[in-house]
Amino acid sequence: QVKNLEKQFEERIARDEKIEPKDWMPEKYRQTHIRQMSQHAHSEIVGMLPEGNWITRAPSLRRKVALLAKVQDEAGHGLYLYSACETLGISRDELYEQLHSGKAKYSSIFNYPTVTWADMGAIGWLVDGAAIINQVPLCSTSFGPYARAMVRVCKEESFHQRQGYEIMIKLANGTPEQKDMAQDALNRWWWPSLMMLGPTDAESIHTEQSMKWKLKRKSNDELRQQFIDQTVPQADLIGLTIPDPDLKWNEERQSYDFGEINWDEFWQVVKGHGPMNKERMKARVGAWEGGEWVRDAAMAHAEKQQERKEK
Ligand code: FAQ
Repeated sequence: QVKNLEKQFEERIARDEKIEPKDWMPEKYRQTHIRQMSQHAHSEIVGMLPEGNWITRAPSLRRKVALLAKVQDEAGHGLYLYSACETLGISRDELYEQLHSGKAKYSSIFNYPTVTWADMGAIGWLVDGAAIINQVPLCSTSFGPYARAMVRVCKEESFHQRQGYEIMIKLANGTPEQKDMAQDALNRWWWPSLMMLGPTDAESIHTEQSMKWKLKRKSNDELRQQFIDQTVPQADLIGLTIPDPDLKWNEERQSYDFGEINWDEFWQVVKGHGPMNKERMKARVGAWEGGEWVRDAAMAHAEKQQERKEK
């Protein structure tokens, strides 16, 4: 009977039908989705921290409003994705526990420090730029709640990317010091942004199965190439230099060739040894523990209300 269900499931995937939470699905499909969607949700939540660092120091009211809105959007994306993940039968508390105990991963990119205002430009331009390229194909992923969540998330990410690029345009056209600051941010964020799209296809353990299930619609290397091809002309346009001496247009492939990525650094960061891993986890766990009294008070209040209703 399971064989039959599996066959029907495969046929639905082949027909590009969406799989919904109450539909039958192989256990591995469920687990893989919980893994990827929760990693994605955690990334949005931890991803608020590097930018949160600059909200109080934004250079103008207009910049502050935009940054505040962006960080709030990220909270929204995280909560939205946690809810989508919960439809697969895992609780929010379990998901948090996995993040706080270090069992679940979040994106490597958020383990780098934000040292100048230009980093807000570089994150919007490069990190959100890479996130959009990764997430647009996810709008047609096979699991319904994930695909639908991605539509809204991608729209908001587009705004984030533009606000980041606009910061870079302004700085690149500003004083020599401002232009240097923009170039320095690009130098520091370029390679981690390429790593963000995941290990090479040869090293990626999940890609093959995830492509079969149409969870992933494009491979890590395909997305990375797309990101590079899209971003290099944007750097040229504002007179900034991509920090890769091997970057070169390849006429035959109609794409850019690029230099070797430091995969050692990537795996070090993924394993918890990046420049800011400890601080990020400390901030998350601290926020969870610091909020305990609010959760307790909310529960006590709800119980009291319930008791009153029952009387
Ligand atoms: N960081 O076999 P693969 C955002 C892990 S949202 C850490 O290739 P897969 C918004 C991977 O989990 C950014 N770990 O894995 C924003 C696996 O380990 P596991 C997050 C990574 O899943 C912007 C192992 O390596 N976006 O930025 C990373 O097929 C600005 C082998 O890798 C998403 O999560 C990494 N970079 O492909 C917020 C999108 N890459 O789980 C604030 C959805 C790989 O077996 C500011 N996720 N690993 O222990 C995906 O598309 C995929 O999960 C990939 C990885 C492409 C990330």
